[in-house]
Amino acid sequence: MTTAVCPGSFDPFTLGHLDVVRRARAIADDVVVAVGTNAGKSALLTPEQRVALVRGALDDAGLEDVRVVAFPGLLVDLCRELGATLVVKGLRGGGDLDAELPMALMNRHLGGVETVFVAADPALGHVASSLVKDVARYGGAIDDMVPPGVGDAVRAALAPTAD
Ligand code: COD
Repeated sequence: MTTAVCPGSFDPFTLGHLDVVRRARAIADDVVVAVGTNAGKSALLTPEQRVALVRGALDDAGLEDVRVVAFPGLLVDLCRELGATLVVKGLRGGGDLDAELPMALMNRHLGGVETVFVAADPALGHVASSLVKDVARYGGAIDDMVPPGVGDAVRAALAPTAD
């Protein structure tokens, strides 16, 4: 059995991410979505919120057999714990490749883990968590770019607090 991991910060999980997970499920018989920390980004949603939103989106999409975990450390350590030999990531364009290739090489260096890239669905190639948050921050519509429930969570997290 091949276990594949789809890692990301998923802040928030989008329809682009969901498409990558669907396609990973067509490649591997066991898929784990791994909610991690990108040291270069500060997150809007807590890890617990992100895990819950990914779980809901997978269940709604009929992907109940895909597991979701949060991981606080290195991706290769999680892969070792899970017995995963494959990482599956999405590429929207050259910018993604520039960012992803060094990570793929480092993960192979550190843990012997291979990375498989799937080309983004062209209809979702413009969808990025950072842009979704930016659009929501200024009151724009995001619900057609994220699974049900995610838009409300993003708007609530962006809402000013009373104090
Ligand atoms: N269509 C297709 N793919 C998409 C789309 C879309 N619309 N949007 C995003 N993607 C892809 C991205 O290209 C990426 O492959 C993946 O989805 C996740 O995206 P993000 O933005 O949620 O996640 P990142 O890039 O912030 O996640 C980075 C990790 C958390 C995976 C990384 O920092 C990590 O592994 N951290 C753990 C510490 C570690 O091991 N560091 C060493 C790494 S070499």
